[in-house]
Amino acid sequence: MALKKMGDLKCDGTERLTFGYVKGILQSTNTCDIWDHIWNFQAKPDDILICTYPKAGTTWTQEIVDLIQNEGDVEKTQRAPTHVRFPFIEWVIPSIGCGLEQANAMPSPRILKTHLPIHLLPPSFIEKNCKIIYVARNPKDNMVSYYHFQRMNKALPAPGTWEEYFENFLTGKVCWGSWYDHVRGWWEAKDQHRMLYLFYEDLKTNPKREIQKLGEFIGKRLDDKVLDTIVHHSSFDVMKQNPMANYSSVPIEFMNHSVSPFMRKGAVGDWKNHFTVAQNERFDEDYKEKMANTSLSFHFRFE
Ligand code: PPS
Repeated sequence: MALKKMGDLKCDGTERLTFGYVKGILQSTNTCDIWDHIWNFQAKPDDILICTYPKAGTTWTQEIVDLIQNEGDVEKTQRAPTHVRFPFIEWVIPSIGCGLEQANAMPSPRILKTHLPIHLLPPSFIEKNCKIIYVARNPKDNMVSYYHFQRMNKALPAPGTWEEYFENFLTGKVCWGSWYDHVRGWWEAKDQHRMLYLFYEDLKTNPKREIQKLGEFIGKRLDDKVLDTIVHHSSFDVMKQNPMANYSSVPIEFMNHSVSPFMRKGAVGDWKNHFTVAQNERFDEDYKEKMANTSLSFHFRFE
């Protein structure tokens, strides 16, 4: 079956997209409609896959990996905006792009993006032994970031009130499903595959060390000068001003940065400005239950 043409897909440019389920995971109807194609996506052995729960530091990691691949040559990373440089394999937005088509048209080596939970990962990534970089972020900041993103991004469901969103996040009633299942699923798989599992909070605390780890994983030797260049150009303040990294090129009908900028705060601990004391207690209790029996742990404040 051929992929649908962009014009056939659902979205008039002003309304929110419509949504359905892929194996119990909330996705846009556009993604549901081409799920068989996504599942059968053919990865190549030299693909690098950046995998995250939404709002965990994907764009930041993409920028770093591209800078590493180009040995700190900033001009090369300015060749196109984030959503063009890194095909997002399950993403379909009329008039903006279809991740599968972008990936299939892109020469190797490709840096690909997905938010899929491990059980929905197209099998060829594992069959081809691709390098996978997973980035996780503490769930309180992750939730706050996702809430604001759903406010500004018409390609996602309207978030409702903060109180409603809080409950929906805890119960996994958001696109790409439960944060808990996502981070745990990938954590449990990490030693069976060529995978580097990183944390947003570590990138924030010690970007140079984490970039070095990424360089080693990718197989690029980076001298100190190049490392410093990458730290600088992937910093929040520089990326916020970079039109190729701040999503300002996506039409306002989809992303309205005046509602909430894509590069919003880039901080650890912003959840404290959103959570009530009661929400925090409820969250901690729920977290304890859902994160029992795992060695995975998170930092909730900047250290
Ligand atoms: S997406 O839409 O899922 O791809 O979003 P994602 O890129 O994963 O997450 C966006 C959040 O990451 C913050 N961000 C950064 N933080 C620190 N340093 C850098 N360089 C950086 N780049 C992006 C971005 O601001 C979003 O977090 P919040 O908390 O909303 O500011």
